Amino acid sequence: MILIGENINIMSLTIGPAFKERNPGPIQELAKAEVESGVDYLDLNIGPARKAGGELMEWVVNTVQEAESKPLSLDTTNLVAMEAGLKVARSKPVINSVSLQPDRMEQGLRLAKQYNADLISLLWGAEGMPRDANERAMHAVNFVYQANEMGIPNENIWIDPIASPVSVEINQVKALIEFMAMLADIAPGCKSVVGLSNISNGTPTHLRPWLNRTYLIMMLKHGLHSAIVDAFDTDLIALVRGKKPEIVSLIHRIMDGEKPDLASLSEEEVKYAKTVRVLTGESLYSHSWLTI
Ligand code: THG
Repeated sequence: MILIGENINIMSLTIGPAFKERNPGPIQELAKAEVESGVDYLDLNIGPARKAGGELMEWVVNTVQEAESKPLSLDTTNLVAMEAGLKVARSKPVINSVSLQPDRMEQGLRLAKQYNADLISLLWGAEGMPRDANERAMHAVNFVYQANEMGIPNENIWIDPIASPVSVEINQVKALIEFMAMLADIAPGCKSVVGLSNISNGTPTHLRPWLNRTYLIMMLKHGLHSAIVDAFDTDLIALVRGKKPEIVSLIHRIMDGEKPDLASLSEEEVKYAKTVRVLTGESLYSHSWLTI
């Protein structure tokens, strides 16, 4: 699968100021470290960038490309900034993202067509967050239809059903898995992507990786194509790259209804087993889910 490193983002305490001061050092160091760690793409999240967003995105893309040659995911809602990034990107970039809000979708599709870029279809509609798997499916069909009308082929479209925090609404966590299982039938040839760390937003920092990794492996069961991830979660990368097949198999078997005897599992396996049960809604989420 394709891993997109999330770490170059405006919320980061080192990267935010580096963007502002146009200081290339920390950004280039981080880009190199992410690639060294094993990601395939680099997400460049400059936020809404209301002031001089075009100039900022152009500078960030050029800065990263001086240090690294991996393809980029241009992460902003500012379409002027998006176009500035597309103009200077060397490898085929990903537009991150185009939502289904009527005033935004057409312009986003036009940019994807004009620059022959891949694009992430964020399934966020006129009424905001989709409520369930069916609403996600409706948005996906609608998006793909309109993109095809403009001559954009399915292989350029990466569908993002929007991961949301487990601590907020378990039904949304389940709906996304349900949608993943439907996607190949609804939008044949399209790719899929999620912002993985969203799932663990609001949970204690040291516990976040358990939720992130387990959810990722759960989505892989349904053919997930790519994810925006913390490039420095080395266990996550090991899992995805086939280094821990017994953990992947355990997670998939529990999804199929197997109830392993926890006493027979290793400490690490027990943590994954407990986390699957939280993410399927079988156990209730609390900050102490791993110890009870
Ligand atoms: N879908 C798409 N794009 C996205 C998201 C998505 N882009 C933004 C986001 N969601 C994915 N990227 C991040 C980046 C950082 C974090 C979460 C998601 C994060 N950061 C830590 C924090 O805030 O506590 C640490 C910040 C730092 O120092 O880097 O959680 O869903 N298409």
